[in-house]
Amino acid sequence: MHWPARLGPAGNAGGGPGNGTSLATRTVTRPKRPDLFRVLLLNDDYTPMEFVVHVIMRFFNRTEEEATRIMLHVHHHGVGECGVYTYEVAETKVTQVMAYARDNQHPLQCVMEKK
Ligand code: TYC
Repeated sequence: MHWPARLGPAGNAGGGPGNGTSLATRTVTRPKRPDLFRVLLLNDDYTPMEFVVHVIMRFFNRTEEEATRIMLHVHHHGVGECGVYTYEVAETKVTQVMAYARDNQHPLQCVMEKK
């Protein structure tokens, strides 16, 4: 990212037009990268594989091939990542998946963790 040349590395305006000998400063606030959160599915012994694939396609916008790969990873390793999102989006995904699994009487669990 390139700031205007008249701005110092601290982000405070130094000299330059309009700033003269004034004591006033302007502060450049750099946009901070937002915290990111992984949304994970957990394995269980009861949720059908085809339901998990359907969930991953529906809520995480994955192709059937990607969803199958993720489902099998969870099946074999116990946990797997479906996507990475900002806090509010991740929280919404978790809430939607948990509600959908419960509505369909499956014990599928979905959680989020900070990256
Ligand atoms: N282990 C489940 C089965 O054998 C399939 C499954 C995969 C369940 C992933 C949950 O997150 C999960 N039917």
